[in-house]
Amino acid sequence: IKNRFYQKASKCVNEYQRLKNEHGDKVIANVTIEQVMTGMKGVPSLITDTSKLDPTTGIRFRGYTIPELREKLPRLNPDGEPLPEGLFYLMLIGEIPERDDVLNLSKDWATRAYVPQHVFDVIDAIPKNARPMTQFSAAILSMATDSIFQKAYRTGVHKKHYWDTTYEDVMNLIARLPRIAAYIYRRQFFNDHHIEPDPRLDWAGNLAHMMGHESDEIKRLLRLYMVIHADHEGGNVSAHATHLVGSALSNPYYAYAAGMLGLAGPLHGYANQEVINWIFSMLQELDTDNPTEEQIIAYSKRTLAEGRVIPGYGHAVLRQTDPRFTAQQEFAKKYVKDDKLINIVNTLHRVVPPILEETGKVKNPWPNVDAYSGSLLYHYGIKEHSFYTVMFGVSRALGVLASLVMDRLYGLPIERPSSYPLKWYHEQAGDK
Ligand code: NMX
Ligand code: MLT
Repeated sequence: IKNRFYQKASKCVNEYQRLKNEHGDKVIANVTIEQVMTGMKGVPSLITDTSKLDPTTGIRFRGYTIPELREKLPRLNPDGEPLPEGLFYLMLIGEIPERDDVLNLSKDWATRAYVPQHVFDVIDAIPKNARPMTQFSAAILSMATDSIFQKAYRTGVHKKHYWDTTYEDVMNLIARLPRIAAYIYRRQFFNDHHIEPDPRLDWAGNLAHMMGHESDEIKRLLRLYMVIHADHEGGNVSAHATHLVGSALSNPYYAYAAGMLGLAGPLHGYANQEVINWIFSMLQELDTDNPTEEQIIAYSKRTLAEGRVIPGYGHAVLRQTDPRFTAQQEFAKKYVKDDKLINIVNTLHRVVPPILEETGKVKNPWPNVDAYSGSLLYHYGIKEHSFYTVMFGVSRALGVLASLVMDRLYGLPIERPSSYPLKWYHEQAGDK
């Protein structure tokens, strides 16, 4: 896979150089003050090949939608879900892999999955009441001791070879994540009764196994989960933070840890916990596990009146229901008969968009990926919702780290946009 990646991607390096040399002065966009004041939305300023987000049709990984991926990427069983290994291959190389490519990648990651003892020691030194994302980020940082990129950099390796050691770090890092995540899960919620990895299992199947969830259906769910959360073009907080920190040639462990610290925020990946927290607070307050539509509407309106957001709804780019929400809804339709929490999530899908629309300010009233994910995990017995963002983070590694390898192959420079005092913007607006 490394050779194949190099053969394919080195052609793009030439194209990158040619574009810069021949068209570097071409104007591609104007920037408004509103864009600056709303988080640089819509400003084209990053190069990311792994995926592109369309506001209405959603994410495409190297051109493929989620339904297309579910059909085309190799699976273990004909009626199962695609293996995330295949998506990583697609994001890195740009081609749908053969089944053997995917199985080889699975084996490669299994052989790289050894986690050094000091990583467990670092996790064990953190109080058990620390958030799982605190433990996860600390564990990732502690692995930087193994960075091959960092060692090579210090020995003065030529910059054209940076991608090679970055690739090795990235593969080792991804391979280790299921073990680390499962260790945190079992430490926190199962009294330190840990489960050893099974090297015969695929990456996501092994995560389910080490978490102690063995059914085929959960393994299928986790494969789907790891595919749909893997990437959302380059501008989202976790991808952008990884890219930004990586642009200083910080090692891949630092760069990905930075991404995870961004993912831990409530407007990003923490929203998958918030959705469940919010629903449970509602049920507790109403003293029922079967609220009526009217009660749900009243509770949603109150949340807004209190100046809070309704978690799982809205998006910085999407302007339609997130196809990742739909993929999970379809999974639930296929496998889950009647589940109270999932029924509430479906009711929310009906009642929340008009309420958000009524505010007149929410640009996207539709549900995002986080509106569904917790209810499905909960249904399958993964009820520890403070852990959900770690699962999102394990998946997100696939996209942001594939991009990091490409950043180093293209030789992308340090990222350094300009900032100005507020007064300067007033002056630009002719506003005295
Ligand atoms: N509930 C209440 N208000 C909202 C919501 C929501 N779900 N979504 C947006 N708004 C508000 C937003 O706070 C802002 O208010 P104000 O002008 O008073 O500051 C206004 O609507 C305009 O915001 P938008 O331009 O529509 O959204 P923006 O691009 O700034 O933010 C999110 C996007 C995703 C941060 C925002 O929709 C949100 O906070 N959603 C809830 C949290 C969530 O589900 N996050 C997960 C996103 C997906 N992920 O996994 O990362
Ligand atoms: C993501 O998956 O990163 C989120 O949907 C947030 C985003 O795309 O901005």
